[in-house]
Amino acid sequence: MERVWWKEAVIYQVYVRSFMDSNGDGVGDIPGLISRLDYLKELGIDVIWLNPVYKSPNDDNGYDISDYRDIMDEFGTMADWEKLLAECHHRGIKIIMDLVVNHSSDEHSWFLESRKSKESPYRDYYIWRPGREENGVRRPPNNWESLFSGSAWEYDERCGEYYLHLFSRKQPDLNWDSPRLREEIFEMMAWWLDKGIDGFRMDAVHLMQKPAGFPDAAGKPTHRDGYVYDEKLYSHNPGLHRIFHEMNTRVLSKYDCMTVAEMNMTTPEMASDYVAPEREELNMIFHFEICSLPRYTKERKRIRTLNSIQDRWYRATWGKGWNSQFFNNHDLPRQVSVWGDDDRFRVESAKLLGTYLHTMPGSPYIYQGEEIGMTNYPFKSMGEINDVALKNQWAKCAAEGESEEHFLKRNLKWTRENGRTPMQWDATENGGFTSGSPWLKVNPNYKEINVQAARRDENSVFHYYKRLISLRKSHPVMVYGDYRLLTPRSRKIVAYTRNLEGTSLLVMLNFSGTPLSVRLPRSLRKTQGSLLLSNYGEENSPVKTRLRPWEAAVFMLVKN
Ligand code: TEU
Ligand code: CA
Repeated sequence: MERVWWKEAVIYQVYVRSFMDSNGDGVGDIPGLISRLDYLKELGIDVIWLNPVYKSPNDDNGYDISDYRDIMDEFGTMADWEKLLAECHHRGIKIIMDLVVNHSSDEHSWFLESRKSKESPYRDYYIWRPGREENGVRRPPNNWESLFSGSAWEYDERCGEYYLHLFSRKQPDLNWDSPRLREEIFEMMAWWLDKGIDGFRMDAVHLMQKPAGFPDAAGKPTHRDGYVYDEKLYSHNPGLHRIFHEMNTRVLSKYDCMTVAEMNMTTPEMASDYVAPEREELNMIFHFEICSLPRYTKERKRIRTLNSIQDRWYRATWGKGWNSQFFNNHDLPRQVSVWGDDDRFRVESAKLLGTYLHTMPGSPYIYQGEEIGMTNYPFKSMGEINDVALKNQWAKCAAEGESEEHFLKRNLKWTRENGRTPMQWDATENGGFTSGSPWLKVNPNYKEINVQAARRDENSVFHYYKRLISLRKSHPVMVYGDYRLLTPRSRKIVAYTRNLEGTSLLVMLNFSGTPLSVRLPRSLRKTQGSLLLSNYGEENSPVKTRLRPWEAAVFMLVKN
C-alpha cells in the first residue's frame, strides 16, 4: 500500500465558534485558536480541520457563506487567518478548510445577482424553476422536503420562480450543471490552496448533483404540509463522479493536499469508486453508517452492527482507497454520552472509544473536547437551542400539537447542539472559554471536566489521547496493518488484530460496565505478548482475556 501523510495523520476538528474567545464577545475566534495551538501541538495532532470561517450571516453557523474569499467578522480578519496558517505550519500542523459548495448563502453576491432577473448572467448559478398549480393554488416545483424541514423550494416574488434549498431557505443550492459556476468554484479552491492550505473537508457533497428532471419523491410526508424527505433521491446522482474527477484533475492534483468528503447515504459498495486513487476523485469519505447507528439501532444490536459495518467498509476500501474513523463531530452528540458511559465510567469509556478510533483502519478524526471526555449538555428547553435544524423541526412538530416535553425527550440526546457547547479550558467562569457571555452555554460540568485539570492528572483522557497519538506515529502497524475482527458475534466485546510485516497488535475492548471475558480464536489462545497500552494503566502484563468494565487493552504480540 502506498504510504502518504494523510493516511498517517491524526486530524483534529476545530469548531471555531466554540473553541476559544479572545475578545470577550462570547464567540470563539481565530486569535483565540492561535492562542491554543501549543495545546494542540502538545496533544500531538497533525492536521486541523477548520469548520467554516468564511463571511457568513450565520443562519447555519458558517455553513451559509456569503463570501468564499473572506473571513467572518466575528472570527477575525484575513490577516488573523494568515497568521493562523503560518503559526500552524511553523509547528508542523497542517490545515484543511471546509469547502461548502453544495449551497451558498442567499446573501452571496452571486445569489443577489441571480435573483434579479431571469436574464441575469448569474441566473444559472442557482436552481430556479417555475411552480406548479394545483386547484388554482401555487405550489412548489416538486414535493421535496428540505433536510432542515419544510419545502426545499422558496418562492421569489421578483421573477415568480422558486429556488431550491436542500438546507435552510438562506442556503440556496448551487447549480453544478453550470460550467461557469464550476469554474468559479475551482478558481476559489485553487486560490486557497495557493495560500498554502493542505486540503479540504467537503460539505454535503453527495447532494451536489441533483436528479435529472427533479422528480417528486415517493414515500410518506414527514409532516402535514405534505413534503417528502428522500435524501437517497437527492444523493449520489449520475454526474457526481464527473464533478469530483474534474475538481481533482483541474485543481487538487496540482497540490500535495488531502480531501475528505462528507457524504451521507454512501454505502461501502459505492465507496471505492470515489476513493480509489486511479479514479482521481477523493481521498476519503465521512460516511454516516456508524454515527447514525446508535439512534436507529437497538442497544443490544449496536456492537454487532458496528462490527459488521466496519467489516464491510474495510473490505470495500482496504488496498483500494482509504477510510475515516469518527464517532462525533459538530453535527453529532458527544461520543462518550452516546457510545460510552458519561456517568460511572466516563474516563474509562472515553479512553476506550479513543483506543478504538486510533487502532481501527482509517484516519482518526478527533472533535474538539473529545480528548478531555466532554459530555452532552443537560438542555432543559428549546429556548436554550440555537441550531436552525432543530428549531425548524420543532416549529413543525409544535404546530402539529406535540408538547415541548415530548419533543425534547425524543431529540435532546441526539441533537448536534450537544457537540457545540464551548470548549472547557479551566475551572474559572464559563470554563475559561470567554470573559463575556458565551453564545451557547458552557456545560455545567466544566469545573470537573476541563483542559487544565486533565493536563494535571496523569490518568486523564487527555494524557491517554497523547499516548495513543504518539503510539500511532511510532507503530506503522496501527496505520498500515491489515485488520481482522475476532469477535463477530459478541454483543459487548470488540477484539481484533492488526498485522504488518510480522508485527501484530491485538486490541481488546469491553464496551460495557460489567467485567467480561474475551473468547479468542484457538490460533491466538497461546499467544505471548506484552501490553502496549491499557486504559487501566498497568505496564507489563501478558495477554489476558478477562476485561474490566470499559477496559481497553492493546497488546503487541510476539511470534512463537
Ligand atoms: O452537514 C450535512 C448533513 O448533515 C447532511 O449531509 C446529512 O445528510 C443530514 O443531516 C443527515 O440527514 C453539513 C454540515 O456538517 C452541517 O453542519 C451543515 O448544517 C450542513 O452541511 C449544511 O451546510
Ligand atoms: Ca470573539
